Amino acid sequence: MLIKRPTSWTLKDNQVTDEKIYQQRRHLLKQMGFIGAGALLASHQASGISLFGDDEPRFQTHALDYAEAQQQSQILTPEAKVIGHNNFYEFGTDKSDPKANAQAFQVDPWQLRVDGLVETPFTLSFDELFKFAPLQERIYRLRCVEAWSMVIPWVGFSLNALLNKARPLSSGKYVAFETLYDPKQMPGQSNPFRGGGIDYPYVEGLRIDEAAHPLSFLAVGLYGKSLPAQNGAPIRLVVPWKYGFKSIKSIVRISVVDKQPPTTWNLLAAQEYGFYANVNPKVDHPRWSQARERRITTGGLFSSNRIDTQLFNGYDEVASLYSGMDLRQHY
Ligand SMILES: Nc1nc2c(c(=O)[nH]1)N[C@H]1C(S)=C(S)[C@@H](COP(=O)(O)O)O[C@H]1N2
Ligand SMILES: [Mo]
Repeated sequence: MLIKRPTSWTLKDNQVTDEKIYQQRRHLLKQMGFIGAGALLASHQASGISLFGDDEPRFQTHALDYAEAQQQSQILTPEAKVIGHNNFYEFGTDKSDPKANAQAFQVDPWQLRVDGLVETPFTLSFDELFKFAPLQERIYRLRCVEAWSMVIPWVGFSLNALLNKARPLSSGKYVAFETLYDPKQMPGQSNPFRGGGIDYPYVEGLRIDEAAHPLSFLAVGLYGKSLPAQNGAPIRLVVPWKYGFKSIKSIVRISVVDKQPPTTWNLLAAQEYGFYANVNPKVDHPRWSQARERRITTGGLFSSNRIDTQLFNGYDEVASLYSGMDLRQHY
């Protein structure tokens, strides 16, 4: 059995969650390991199938987290809000649209193609997404450019694990990502009013050293279950030090490229959304301040706390990626 060892930046569960959720999770984590793809095969839809189970435990897990040490009072955003308040314009632009419109989204079969300037291109099927690497839990803050934020327990593996398998060539300088294009399933892609004016497919990109940073994560689940469609099933990126729009959902292609790839929000409004999109309280959006954020938390459906936004969303370990760069110019 593979034991995922905690590293120096790992925090104990009870430092990051409120008491009730902590007890529930501790119970799950103690009693069960993550299970493999076996139990997921039954479903052809993205519907939150449990990734915990008692058959064939693959490995123990610790709640992995990087920077919660700085904010020990943080509380997980309740699952109902994580899966009910979403940005996924392919399914509509209101926060409640994705959940309402994505329930029939078919994610199996799926193909994730990894290609471009790599030695070993490959394709992962739906089942293979869950077996590609030992699944880890990562509790990350997600800070939307719209100034709301959540704390979400993701399940998945590091993007670097995937890149290592593909073996990028030295000519590869960036990584480009692409969401599924399927207007029959995604109403926003066929109707410009419902899709927010985006020219689909949704595309994103990272510099290759950003992509290789251990914080860059590919999520296949959240709250211990496979991803609900509205959160980007079956696999989505999570880059916690950047604004949420970088964390592209329902990915079908990851390509290593030599030039900075086009990115959806930059194409739509270049003066408002740059390529880097690092969370930065000192660089305001042209139409609103980024100094503070509304942390969506426990309590009623709309309850939230106003808190200060932190540079790199508090993930200081990425600062060296940008040494010597003017963060105002490269917003
Ligand atoms: N394909 C795609 N990916 C996307 C989006 C989208 O509209 N389409 N929205 C982004 C934005 S703006 C945010 S804040 C996050 C929201 O992720 P969540 O709904 O899981 O919280 O997804 C990002 N990924
Ligand atoms: Mo966002």
